[in-house]
Parts: sequence; structure tokens; C-alpha cells
Amino acid sequence: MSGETAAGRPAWTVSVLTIFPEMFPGPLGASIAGRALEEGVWGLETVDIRAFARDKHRSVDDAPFGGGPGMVMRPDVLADAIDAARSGAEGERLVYLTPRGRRLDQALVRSLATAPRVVVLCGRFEGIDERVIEVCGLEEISIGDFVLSGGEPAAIALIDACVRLLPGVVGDEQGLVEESFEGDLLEYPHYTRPREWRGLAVPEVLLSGNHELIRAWRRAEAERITKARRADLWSRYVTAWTSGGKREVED
Ligand code: 9WO
Repeated sequence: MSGETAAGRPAWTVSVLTIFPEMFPGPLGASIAGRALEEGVWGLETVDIRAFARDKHRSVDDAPFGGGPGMVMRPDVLADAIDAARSGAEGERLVYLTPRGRRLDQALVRSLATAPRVVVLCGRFEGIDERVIEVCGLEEISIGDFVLSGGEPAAIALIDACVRLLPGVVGDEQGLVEESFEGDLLEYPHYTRPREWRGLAVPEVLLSGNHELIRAWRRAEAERITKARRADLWSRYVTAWTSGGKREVED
């Protein structure tokens, strides 16, 4: 339940490499993730990349070869920081957050959350020297098609998504199970009190007390919304439900 190992260490640790360590835990120190952090369910380390600078000005970046605007993070400084952060443990993941990476989805979140340790490199400026990616074997991951001013906000999103999947963090384990079965569907509409608000009633079925009917309505609504908004998810969902795997759950 606690999520700690026998030795009392967290079962899942993330090490964040950044020139702005003061950004962490940031929002991860509040709410569900924050409580789990205090309880030792997960561990957070920050590595200040600047501590590995070589010169008296502590520079971590330099002008791009070939010219052009902005600055590039130096490979030698970054590799030293990565070597300090990595444990070499079996299953450890080394991640670089960049818009050109593999798009993060729930399946990738699940695989990161089951690794013992994740090292996350947050870039700044125009990016990092390409050779670091290759030499250190960094896995490039994107949280979406937009450009931030650095990888830190993306790291916070990725870590939050992982932490809520750790055993004992979110109370409602059943909710997580349902999520994994229906992961290709968008959320159904939610309602709470008051029953009538600004002339709008809550759908009758939700007040019926008929849980079978409610389940069917929610499923139908989730399907309607997914089909209308996300053709990509819809086709994956249809494929999953017509190709075996989940058929027995359907009835
Ligand atoms: C800057 C830039 C300027 C002109 C044309 C293209 C450009 N791309 C970038 C850029 O990607 N800058 C990055 C800023 C360098 C690495 C850290 N930064 C970052 C990471 N911005 N956005 C992310 C990110 C990470 C994960 N998912 C989405 C966005």
C-alpha cells in the first residue's frame, strides 16, 4: 500500500535534470501527487545542470555551429549531468522532452510508471547538442505539438501522469481498471447537484438508480463524443473491440 521497497526507498523515482531546479516539485508538491511524495510512495531528485559547467561563468550553452539564432546546450556538460543522475539500474529510462519526440500517450505513461527509475532531461534555449541524444541513448518524448520555453512544464505533466498510476496513490483502483479497459474512449459527461441549474436538467437516466442502464448510457455517450472528436481514437477502439482481445468484457 505504501509503495515503498523493503529498504524504505520509494518504488518509483524520477530524477529531473534542469537549469531551473526551483521549478520542482512545483505543482507536484500539491494535492494527490504531493501527499504521495511526502509519504515516500515516489521519489523526486533534481540535478542542477549548471553544477556540471566547466568554466568560471558556469555556462551550459554555446552558439550553434552553422550559425543561426539562439544557443545550444553543450554535450559535455549534459553528459556529465546525465551520468550523475543515472543509477544504471535495470529498467531505468532516460528521457529527453522535445516536440519532435514520440507522442506521450497512456500506454507510454504506463510503461514509464512501471520502470524503477526515470531520468528526465529538460532542455532550454534552442535545444541540446544532437550527439548527447545518440551517445546517452535518450528516448525522445513529446507531450504535444507545441513549443514551450523549456522542457520543465512537460516534465511536470509527464510525472503527474505516472504518479497517479502508482499503487496506493489514487484511492479508487477500480477507476484505474476501468480506465485501462476504456482507454481509447474520451470521458462521458459528468453531472452533480443541483438537479436543475440555469434551466438545464441532469439527464433522467442518471437519476434512475438503474446502474446497468447508467453504464450503457455512459458508454454510448463516451462513444458518441469520441467518434465526433477523435477519429484516431475511435478507429483504435473499434479495432480493439472487433479483433478479439476485449470481446469477453463487452456482453
Ligand atoms: C525552438 C524553436 C525555435 C524556432 C523553430 C523551432 C524551434 N523549436 C524550438 C524548440 O523545440 N525549443 C525547445 C524548447 C528546445 C528544448 C526544450 N524546449 C521545449 C521542449 N519546448 N517545448 C518542449 C516540449 C517538450 C515536450 N513536449 C512538448 C514540448
